[in-house]
Amino acid sequence: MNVTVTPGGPWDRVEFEAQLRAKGAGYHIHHPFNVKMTNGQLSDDQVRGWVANRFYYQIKIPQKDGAIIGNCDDRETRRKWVLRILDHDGWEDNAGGMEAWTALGEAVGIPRPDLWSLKHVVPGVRFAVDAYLNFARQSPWQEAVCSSLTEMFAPKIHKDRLSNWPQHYPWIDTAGLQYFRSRISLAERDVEHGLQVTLDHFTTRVQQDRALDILQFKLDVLWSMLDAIDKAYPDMPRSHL
Ligand code: AHQ
Repeated sequence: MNVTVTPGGPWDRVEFEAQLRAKGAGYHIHHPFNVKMTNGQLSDDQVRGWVANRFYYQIKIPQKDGAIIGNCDDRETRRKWVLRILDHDGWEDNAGGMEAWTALGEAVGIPRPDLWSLKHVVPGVRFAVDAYLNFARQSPWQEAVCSSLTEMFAPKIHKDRLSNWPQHYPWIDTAGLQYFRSRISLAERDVEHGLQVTLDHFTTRVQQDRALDILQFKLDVLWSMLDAIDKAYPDMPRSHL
């Protein structure tokens, strides 16, 4: 069946989703720092620097999701989105992702008070994360939902860590990897909802191009974080024998 697509006309849902997923080529799984991590080339200090800096991203996610809820006038969306805050902050006897990341910190040798002091967070990471938080505060809630779709690519990066770290970083207690384990199913649940909101909301070609630009902004947030971490924790010069 010949499908006539008017040039510049809107993509159908299948093509729009494919266009969104194609942005994965710029995901931070491909960043040189992450490639070094996957290949076991990071020093203990570089791993610690990454854990301490990514903690700033983790603790801002609930505020980002709270901003989306605050901007959202749709009860059904809020009922689902609130779960994301609980996943990180915890609730009742569920300690939440922040405690799992704290356990990761302790497993790599960062005591809880050091991690929570944020004293290791470098300016470039703080700026990138704050840009994401402020985007969510100032944008229509559907645009902030769209920006969360970098998590379409997250299950792979979590699975990489679970399979590579025990082999390459045996000094890290694998109990500390629980956060990565927990995110795989949570990311899949989150993406199913975020994608439905995005495919429903961005329907004209101009809006769909805007959605791709929003996703690129968030890819740049994640990429810039690793740029700043890579610069702050450079490879040690090879000892000249
Ligand atoms: O642990 C991560 C997480 O909870 C989230 C929430 C989501 C968002 O709302 O933007 N994005 C995200 C991500 C998490 N982990 C990152 C990683 O590399 O471990 C990936 C990141 C994402 O892909 O956006």
